[in-house]
Amino acid sequence: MFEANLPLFEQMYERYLADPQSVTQEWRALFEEQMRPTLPTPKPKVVSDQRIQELIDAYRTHGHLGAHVNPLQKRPPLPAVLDPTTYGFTEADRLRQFSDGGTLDEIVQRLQRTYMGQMGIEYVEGVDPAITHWIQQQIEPTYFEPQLSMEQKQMILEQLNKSDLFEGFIHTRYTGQKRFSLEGAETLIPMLQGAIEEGAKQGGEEFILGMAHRGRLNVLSNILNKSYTNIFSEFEEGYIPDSFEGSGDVKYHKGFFGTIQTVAGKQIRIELVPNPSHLESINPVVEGYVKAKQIAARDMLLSKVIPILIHGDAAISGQGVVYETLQMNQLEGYSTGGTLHFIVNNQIGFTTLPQDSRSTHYCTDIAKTFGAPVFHVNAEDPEGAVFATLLAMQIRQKFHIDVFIELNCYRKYGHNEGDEPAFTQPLEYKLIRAKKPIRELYRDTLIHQGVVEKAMAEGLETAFKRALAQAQKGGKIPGISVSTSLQESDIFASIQTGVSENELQQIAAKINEVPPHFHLHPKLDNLLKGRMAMARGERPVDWGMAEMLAYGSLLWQRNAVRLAGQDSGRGTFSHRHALWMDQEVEKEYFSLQHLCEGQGRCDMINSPLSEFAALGFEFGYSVAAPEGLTVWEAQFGDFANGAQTILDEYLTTAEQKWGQKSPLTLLLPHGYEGQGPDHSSGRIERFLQLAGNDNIVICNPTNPAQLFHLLRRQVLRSLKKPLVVFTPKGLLRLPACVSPVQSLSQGTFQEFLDDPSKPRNPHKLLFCSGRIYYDLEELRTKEKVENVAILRIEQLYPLHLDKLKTLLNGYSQIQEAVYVQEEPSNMGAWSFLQSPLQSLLPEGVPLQYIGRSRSAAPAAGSYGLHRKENAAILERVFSKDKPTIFDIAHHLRA
Ligand SMILES: Cc1ncc(C[n+]2csc(CCOP(=O)(O)OP(=O)(O)O)c2C)c(N)n1
Repeated sequence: MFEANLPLFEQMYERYLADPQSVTQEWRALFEEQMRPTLPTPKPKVVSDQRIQELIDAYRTHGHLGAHVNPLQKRPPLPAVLDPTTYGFTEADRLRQFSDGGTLDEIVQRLQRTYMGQMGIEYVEGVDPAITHWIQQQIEPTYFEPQLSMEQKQMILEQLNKSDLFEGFIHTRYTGQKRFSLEGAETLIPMLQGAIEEGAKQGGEEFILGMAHRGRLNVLSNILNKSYTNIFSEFEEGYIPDSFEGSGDVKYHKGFFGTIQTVAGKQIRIELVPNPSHLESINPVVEGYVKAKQIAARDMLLSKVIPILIHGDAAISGQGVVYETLQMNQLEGYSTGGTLHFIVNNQIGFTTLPQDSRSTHYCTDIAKTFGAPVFHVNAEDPEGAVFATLLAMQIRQKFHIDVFIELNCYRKYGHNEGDEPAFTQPLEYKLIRAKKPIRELYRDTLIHQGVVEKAMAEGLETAFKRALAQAQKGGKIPGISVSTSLQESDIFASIQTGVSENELQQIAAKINEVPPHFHLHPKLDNLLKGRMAMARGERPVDWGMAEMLAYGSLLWQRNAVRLAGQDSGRGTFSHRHALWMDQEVEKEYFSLQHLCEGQGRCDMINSPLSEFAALGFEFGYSVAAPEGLTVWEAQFGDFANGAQTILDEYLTTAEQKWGQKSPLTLLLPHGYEGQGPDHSSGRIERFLQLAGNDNIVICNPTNPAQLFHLLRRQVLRSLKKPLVVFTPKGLLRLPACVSPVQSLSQGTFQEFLDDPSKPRNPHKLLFCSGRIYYDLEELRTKEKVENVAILRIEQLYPLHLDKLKTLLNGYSQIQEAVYVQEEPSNMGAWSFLQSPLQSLLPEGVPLQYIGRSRSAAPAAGSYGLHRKENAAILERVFSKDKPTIFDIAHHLRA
């Protein structure tokens, strides 16, 4: 705009400088806006030029493109966007004085010094302008050059020593063993140290780290102070873990925690959580873990417990869970106040080069979607890397956003130490082999600067190597026999979970209490009246009410309850209504949060549309908050397969691998009701396949009281195991699927439900689990079948065989036994139950199967076909048992 009117602009500016009141308000505002705080006030008689501002903005925005951050490449050529000629400047302008602070040459020099050193920064586009402004004030006055004290520099050298010599030691003493060396990226260690020191200074008390294989041992020893002896012992032949009764994991997946003292003398706690091989899956787990710890620490400002995630370049750019996790970072139910992300960009992923592994320019480009500032640093510039880290931590503590630091480095060896990198990267590895270790480069710089003396530096190295050798001598820990069974004697212990009717009524009154002036939806008004009638025993309790009473009673008794899932507040099937929305002001209300003074914390959360990160988060949360009830609900059970990684690698195996206990509860809607292949099955078979060593509890409860006792048992028993509950859809409204309120006030969860109609002398016993019970029962009644009993299996795993055996004593006379299920034969519980059930049946009674035949898709697409299949199953079950006309006549006569 002003380029066209430049003469006018300059004329007005001259007038403004002579007397600001001589120009109009608009011009004055414009000129004042031009004078950015960090740029010197223009001197009189100089030329103002809009293009200069454009050039300055370009450096602030794109300067990182010209920074020398890659230790394997020379400084990149000046990108056009940073070239003054792009803005119309010519040779003749170079020495011209501009109002924005000196000659063009001087301005460009200053910008290049600030934005094109060995650090690049992305902090303008997409970032909150207030944060941009703050960062600008931190970096521009000192040209974004590291401002570090002598002690800080010596500390960097010390950390580089530790980091590099540790790797070198293992490399020579345990040749060829996998350790995923950090060499080429050893600067990560002083950066982490810097982050922790600065974080502690800014209020941090606890740091929770998540990271993959690369450099993990180095971080464990040098950041968490895990003893070298301890680490080396795991490299010894015949090493068997002794810390818990599991079967363990490889050394570069293990977690650890330690308390350390910062240089400033503050005690802080650092924890590296264990993680599996599946890259980036740890991200949501760490966030959930941190969230729970923040709540426990009453960390209202989210400043005391700080999450730090360390990524690889290929992993962060390739794995979708990174996006899913970042998407949570400002959501009330999930935010941990910002995560510090380190990316070890060694410019390769196993054997794959960046050009084959991502479409984005930087591996960190996802940060832009979330307005997170990104620092790009060069591993061969440890001071810059540490300085950027300190700044990043300050940003996190001040603004509570995610901040990324990309450490541009290289990988000294192959993917692991036994791997030959030159098969695929011959030229790159020629370059890498010629590299001097970063430790040596930095040591020589400091000697040159007189910060350390040569003899002292060498003395430190020798002493450190001696300490490592000493540690190795003590590192041979004899083999210890390990039990792989996690059997705990009380897995079947019966816990009294009933709540007195009086207490239930009090809780119900609060659950159903509408606050004054709240505009309730008229349909909810009726629902709440119905729920009150249930509590008074005037109507049987339905599923939704039993569930609310389970949460309400736990909260009432001071336990925390957290339920998260897609649309969980209301409930996908509109059965829960834990969330009420004021119909006039659209403000939400959760009656469960207003039960009584001192009640437990209650979080009812509508989650983002994610399964992987959403479940990972709740898993992490439940591990850090094992006392409360933590529930994750899938919208339909089958959607849990989007979180299969969490199910396989955390929920069902964490205890055996890492001794990590989670009492997380999963609610997975399941049931064949004609909604098609994707909304019928919660994939019972998948969970049963993952079951072993009593690692999880899998239940398929069929009445509201059972759900009530099951949810309460999960909190009230000391055993901490994940609980998978297949929950109903149609049964939510089935008149038969209700429980008398008395059944909530006494008793406990029943692993099996014997036939309530107690048929006399049955000749046939049906086993089933879940919804189909009601179809069987309905038809049995309708057809007046009298000699068939139905036994429900409510807990599928662990199967309480002793109890079942006792139950079956009452059926010793049966001649037929059938397992009935609605799932296809290759799905559901059939193949898992066949053998144990058969083993308990009377001699000569084979267990038959009636259900859908083997199928690829879990259910039929058309409602009509579903109905036909269902009818066929029921018909087969009862075809021989229906009374004949003679039986009926006989019966009537009798
Ligand atoms: C989800 C997943 N897919 C594949 C792998 C196998 N894998 C292990 S390391 C690796 C390369 C990782 O590269 P990068 O993230 O750059 O980290 P680096 O090893 O270079 O430090 C791959 C593909 C894995 N562990 N997890």
